[in-house]
Amino acid sequence: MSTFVSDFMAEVKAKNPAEPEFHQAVQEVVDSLALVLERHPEYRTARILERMVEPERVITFRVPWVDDRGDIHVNRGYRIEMNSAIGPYKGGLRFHPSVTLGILKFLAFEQVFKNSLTTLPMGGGKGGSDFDPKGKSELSIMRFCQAFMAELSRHIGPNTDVPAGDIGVGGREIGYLFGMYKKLRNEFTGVLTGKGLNWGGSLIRPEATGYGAVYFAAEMLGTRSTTLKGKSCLVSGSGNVAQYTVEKILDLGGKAVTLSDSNGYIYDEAGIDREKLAFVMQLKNVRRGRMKEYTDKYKGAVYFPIDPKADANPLWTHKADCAFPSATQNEINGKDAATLVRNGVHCIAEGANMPTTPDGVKVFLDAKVLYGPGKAANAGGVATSGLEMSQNSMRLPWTREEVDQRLHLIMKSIHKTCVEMADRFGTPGNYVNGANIGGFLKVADAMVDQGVV
Ligand code: NDP
Ligand code: 2IT
Repeated sequence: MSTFVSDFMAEVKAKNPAEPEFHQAVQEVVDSLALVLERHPEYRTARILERMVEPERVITFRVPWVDDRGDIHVNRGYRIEMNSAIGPYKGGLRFHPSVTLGILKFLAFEQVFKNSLTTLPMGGGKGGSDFDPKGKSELSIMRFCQAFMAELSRHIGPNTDVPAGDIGVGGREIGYLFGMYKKLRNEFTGVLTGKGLNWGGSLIRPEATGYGAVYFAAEMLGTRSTTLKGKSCLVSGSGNVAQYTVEKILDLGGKAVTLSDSNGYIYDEAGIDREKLAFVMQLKNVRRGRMKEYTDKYKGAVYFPIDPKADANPLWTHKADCAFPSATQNEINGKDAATLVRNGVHCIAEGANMPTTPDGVKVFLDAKVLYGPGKAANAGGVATSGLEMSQNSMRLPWTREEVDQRLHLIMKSIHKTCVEMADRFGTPGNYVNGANIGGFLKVADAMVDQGVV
């Protein structure tokens, strides 16, 4: 089996050159699946893995737009339609200058497994652009979103492909994208999720990824008969996922002591309480400011710059019980992971997608700490997108309590699947194997049922 894995990876790398994040995401999954393929040779005969690493369709397009001074810019747009075996393609759009084809392919690949774990009928996709929204005027953002949708609208639809937000795409951008889709197609449909509440959005969707990551952490802690009450938590990022992670940590009696952006992080030993969190939400979502400003207002907190080229991230050096990486990929390396474990962090729930490098994952697994990988721990966001799609189809909204309860049940179910699959394949407590195997089996069986298409 080890030669199968190495031969398979050699081929993936040769066919998809210069896409290190995609290779990383595939390697992690294939390592877990070696156990399954040994017991189920029928998946090898059907070439399920070979088919799963090849996107069903990759769309790349030109996005020309005009800034406030009349200057013309050209960005590149993408949509990766990875797998539709169990439902329409579903996954977010990322607007960030670091976006490449390889990054979106890694995200689309992860999304296939994540969406399968949610229990809802959603295939996997991802898209975005190398457009940098930072510092752009409101009008520039709107024109860019309209230009992006002018092309994307040909490829998506409520039963085909349903995008949502991700880094750099929140409620504001979804509004502009939806408006343009509606104008071009003359249809009011649930073609995007994360919509505004009075035009088809779902209660709890903004909160869902962060809340879900904390619900998942609580489930993991429950396996060791403990809770979040009184636990101190390191949180990275300060966007959508990080903000609602802090909110749910507070709800469950824990204490978040850090938040970050791409320039630096704040450490607030007293804890980020509800008033401070409201300040962060206003700062990041309305004023679009930087985390440094937190220490201007709250003198007890300290700000530290982060050097992206350094070999370790100082945010992960603080003593704590739990960690919620919620910024971006590969933000915890082997050294950071070793520091976390040494300092007593024993529960890690990934709000971000693939925030831990393979070295870091190995450290967590070897230390036998509770480690919930992104495709399980952050699935609450897309799960609630699935609930938004259900409400759109029914043309009836659910209450906040109803959606939150469903989200909570889904996170418990994902946790149970991870635990059961890890047990069944002989690696108890290994949530990486549990998530990869649980996500895989449902999609693989659907692909077998549907023939070679
Ligand atoms: P936001 O755009 O709301 O926030 C992103 C945050 O991460 C910001 O604080 C940003 O800082 C920081 N960040 C982004 N890129 C980098 C980078 N290259 N280096 C350091 N910091 C960075 O995005 P979300 O909160 O929605 O997404 C955060 C993570 O969660 C991503 O990995 C995303 O894929 C994942 N995720 C999101 C879901 C959702 O529903 N939104 C669902 C599941 C996963 P700055 O302001 O400096 O850019
Ligand atoms: O990574 C993710 O799961 C998301 N960005 C959310 C996708 C969605 O369709 O809600």
